[in-house]
Amino acid sequence: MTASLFDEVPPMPGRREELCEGAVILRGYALADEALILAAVRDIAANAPFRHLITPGGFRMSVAMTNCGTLGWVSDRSGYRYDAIDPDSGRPWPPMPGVFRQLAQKAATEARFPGFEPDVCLVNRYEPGARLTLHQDRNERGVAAPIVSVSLGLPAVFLFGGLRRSDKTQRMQLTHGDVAVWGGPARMRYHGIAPLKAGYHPSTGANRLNLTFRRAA
Ligand code: MD3
Ligand code: FE
Repeated sequence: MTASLFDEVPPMPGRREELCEGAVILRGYALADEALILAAVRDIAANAPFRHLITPGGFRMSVAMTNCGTLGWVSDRSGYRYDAIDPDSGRPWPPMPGVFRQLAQKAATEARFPGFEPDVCLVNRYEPGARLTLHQDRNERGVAAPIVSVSLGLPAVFLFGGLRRSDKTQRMQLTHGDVAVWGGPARMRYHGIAPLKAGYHPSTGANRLNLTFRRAA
């Protein structure tokens, strides 16, 4: 077994890491709300179960997804879009819990994006091997608003690229409780998640969860 640098040096909770203009990681920022967030995710998934969406190219995504809020991100053979209706149930997505909205707003304010009013929370669930290839988040009407992300459970290697797909990527770890804010000039940068390494986390078991808060409308 090979110990990686990441295993030896876990990020310190409370630490603020400015990656570039507009991008900041607030280490451990969600830890105080962990129990409430996990209970809310269970509730959301009971009403809008996690599912593996199909990409426009016909591939099944390895990450399982659901949403809460007035809109949800969906993908199928016809493309990517935000929709008020969960296509699996024909019903609206579950409402965004107050604890989600407050955490996202507080984190955005810390990163100098006050007044963030997310209308979407996309919830991603990673099993071992699940990954998100390098992409831009460009389906939101309001790219002036930041995206706030919350990571829970197993650690992941996050890939942070530039404004072109071919730009070189930085690798960094996102761990349990980390909150990151991506706005301004960082908002349209390419990013992804490397295949999740198998493991066990007391809060999420064999999985990683990621919540992204967006302003889509
Ligand atoms: C940098 N999710 O759902 S969160 C996604 O961990 C997504 O599940 C990843 O990328 C995950 O679209 C990464 C960190 C993140 C989110 C949005 C960004 C980084 C970003 C938007 C612009 C730049
Ligand atoms: Fe993304």
